[in-house]
Amino acid sequence: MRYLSSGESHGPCLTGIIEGLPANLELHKTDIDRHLARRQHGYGRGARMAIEHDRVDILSGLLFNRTTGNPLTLQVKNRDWDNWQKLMAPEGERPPEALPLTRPRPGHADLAGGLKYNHDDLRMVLERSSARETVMRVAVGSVARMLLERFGCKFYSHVVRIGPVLSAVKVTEIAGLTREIETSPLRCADLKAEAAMLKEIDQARREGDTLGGVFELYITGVPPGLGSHVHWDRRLDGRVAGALMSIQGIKGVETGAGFAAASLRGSEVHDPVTCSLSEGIGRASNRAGGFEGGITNGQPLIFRAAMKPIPTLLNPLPSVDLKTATPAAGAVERSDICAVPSAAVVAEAVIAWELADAFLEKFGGDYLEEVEAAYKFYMETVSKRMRWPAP
Ligand code: EPS
Repeated sequence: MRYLSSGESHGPCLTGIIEGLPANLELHKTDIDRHLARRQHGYGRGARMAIEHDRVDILSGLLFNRTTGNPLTLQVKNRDWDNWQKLMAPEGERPPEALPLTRPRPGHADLAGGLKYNHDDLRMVLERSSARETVMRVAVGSVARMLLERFGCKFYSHVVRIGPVLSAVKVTEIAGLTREIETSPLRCADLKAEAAMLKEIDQARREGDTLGGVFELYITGVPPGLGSHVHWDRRLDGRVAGALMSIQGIKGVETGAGFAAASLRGSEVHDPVTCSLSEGIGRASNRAGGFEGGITNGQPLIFRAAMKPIPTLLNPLPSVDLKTATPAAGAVERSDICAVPSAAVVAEAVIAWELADAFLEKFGGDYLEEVEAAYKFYMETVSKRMRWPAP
């Protein structure tokens, strides 16, 4: 599978085209809209979220809620476009009120992107580097997720840190805490930590500052054997880590025990293989986070990602005015204080895409029944091999 997306933060819409989906997969717009709404949720978002009510339009590739095998076109309109039509007009003369952005915000793509594309107006960078782009990643990832959910995969995420405040909830517990997490303003099931996190965000807002944090993902029902050890670019943990790192603001990614494994002995890190009459061949623990040799091993997948604080500051850091090449404060734009809960939802989507892609590499067919037949044959083989004692 592959997809392309296009669209600018304050342009008319965001568009995605997915190619390579099997035909006859049941798909409902409401399932995509549900995840778009989850992405918009979260304490600490800015005024823009009150303007947008993200909903998808499906423009091709779906007939009576079944994929056709044709490219699937998704579109989400930007409601804020109403306020930007003159400033972002694709044609005509630049109006005098469309002032160029010339003071790069430290931490944003402004300066590096402006140099790369030789833009005098850094708005041209901001418009595409903006995390508004993740709307389409969630829409596209929701389609991938629907395919995987058909085969029993389930996705969970939660926030474990906002700034200095840590949640006590363990990643292995979150499958049983869905209601608490989905109704929390910060995707955090630890109520005490949540209250302290809310306070931190209010404090940062008062001080014209921003906050980052850490979120975790837990994905169950993934068959063993996705990805491959035979070549570097087929190692699926690497592909997922790359996808996570590509989300705006992400500065660190771990899987399983992650960085903590570096300070332990091998005997404390690796997951013993067990044999029991009731469960067959299994694992005593899951510190690997569901990957061995870049291949899924049938255990739940565990990922953790660190998001830096949003780089648009109301109290801006020192920067330069590129028009005059003199020192100046970084530009102040309307933005968020904290977007860690949204990033967790985006992470679910980008992981779903990578897993679905690997799933179709292994079980791929042009229509769903072909995929189902290949999956069934393989899973029966795996199940026989994992029986203990051997038949
Ligand atoms: C963003 C800045 C803000 C955020 C935006 C990401 O937008 P605006 O400048 O229009 O207020 O709200 O996120 C979204 C619009 C979104 O849908 O997530 C940025 O600079 O990255």
